[in-house]
Amino acid sequence: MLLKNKKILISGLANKYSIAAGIASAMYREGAELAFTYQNERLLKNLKPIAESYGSSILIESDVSSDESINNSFEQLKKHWDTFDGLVHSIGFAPADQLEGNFVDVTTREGFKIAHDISSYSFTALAKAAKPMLNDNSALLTLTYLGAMQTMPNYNVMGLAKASLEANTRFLAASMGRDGVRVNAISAGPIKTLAASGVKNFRKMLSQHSARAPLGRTVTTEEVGNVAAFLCSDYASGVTGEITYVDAGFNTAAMPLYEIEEE
Ligand code: 0WD
Repeated sequence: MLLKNKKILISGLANKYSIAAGIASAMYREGAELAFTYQNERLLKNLKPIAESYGSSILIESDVSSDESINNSFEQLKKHWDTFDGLVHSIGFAPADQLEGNFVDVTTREGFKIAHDISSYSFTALAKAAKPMLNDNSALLTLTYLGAMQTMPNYNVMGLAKASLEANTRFLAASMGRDGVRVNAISAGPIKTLAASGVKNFRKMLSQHSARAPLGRTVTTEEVGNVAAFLCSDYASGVTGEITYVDAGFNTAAMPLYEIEEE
């Protein structure tokens, strides 16, 4: 069991399709004790039975757009855990009007601000709040996407926010490494979740992905969860500041194989 005796706090589990649900499942299987944060009351209803199935009744409200909410959530956590070993940041958001249309035309100052605040700064904010409670050999993990590195239709300002999140991962890794904290990101391939359905034509992205990816398919939340469990375990003790792709190899292939084969 990779995560025996590890206590891990998971954010961003909105429903059973969330990437955080695949991560929770793998971490529970690997022996971790889990706690969860949720954005608001509305999401608690979905989260409760899922958390229960992973042996957890530690459910804490935390809206990452508010420092007060974040601070309160760690006060709550202290009632259950004196210290802990890992934090999963599986949160992203941009207003819907930012995720549809031509980038230069649709992007606004406000949309840019919100996307960067919720999708990138929140990782720093959670790291800052967690720091006094983190044990030696603990690990922070976030979820990013290829839009940080390359363009694609409609992902728009989220690509910029993910680029910021990836730099954030490296700066947090440098900043916290001497305190025994590792910080990594998983760049996941497209998966049909609530957040993903906010990106226009997401279904087309899934089929394009399968056509070009070396494995000829998309990935599952379980596959992301398995890598997340590894990265938060002591088996990854030498890995920090890294962006690990779990995308069926998509980012390594410039062209779909069949286009050459058909000639
Ligand atoms: O294809 C995908 N699904 C990919 C997702 C590919 C690569 C990366 N990712 C990333 C996302 O950008 C995000 O960072 O993975 C992370 C998790 O996303 P998900 O599992 O795809 O989406 P979802 O199940 O919707 O969970 C994201 C959750 C929110 O759900 P909704 O859909 O209700 O916004 O992030 C949470 C919320 O639970 N969230 C917040 N939590 C606290 N405070 C906030 C907030 N202000 N805003 C959103």
